[in-house]
Amino acid sequence: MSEQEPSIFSKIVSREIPADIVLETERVIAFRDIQPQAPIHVLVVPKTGEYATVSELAAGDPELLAHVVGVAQDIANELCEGQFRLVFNSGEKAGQTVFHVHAHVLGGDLAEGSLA
Ligand code: DGP
Repeated sequence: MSEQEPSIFSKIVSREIPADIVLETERVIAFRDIQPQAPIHVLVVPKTGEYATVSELAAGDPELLAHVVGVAQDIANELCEGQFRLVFNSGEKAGQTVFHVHAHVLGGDLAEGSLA
């Protein structure tokens, strides 16, 4: 991805554009989604922009994927009683709009929600 324009999420990582950051580690940044789909909606984004999808991340750096999941749990522990839905959109037809891998952490009371 190095020869491409930095993604919008890389610009958040580098603080070129602002975001409501809830947690940051050496390898990921987590911030609130600008268009929330649930009472709690946080994106967990690897700082590296080299992986577009979760499958590329799983193949290229499984430890980083495990770290993304661990950070999602930490966020849920803080914000929504440790209970959450984890979503990775993979591909345009699945609704992916930003091709810099990211996990959607969705929480709040989703048991009767429409986000099946
Ligand atoms: P996806 O559809 O899976 O690619 O999700 C991209 C999400 O990113 C979407 O829910 C909206 C969010 N998003 C896009 N641009 C920005 C931004 O500049 N700031 C924040 N906080 N979220 C953004």
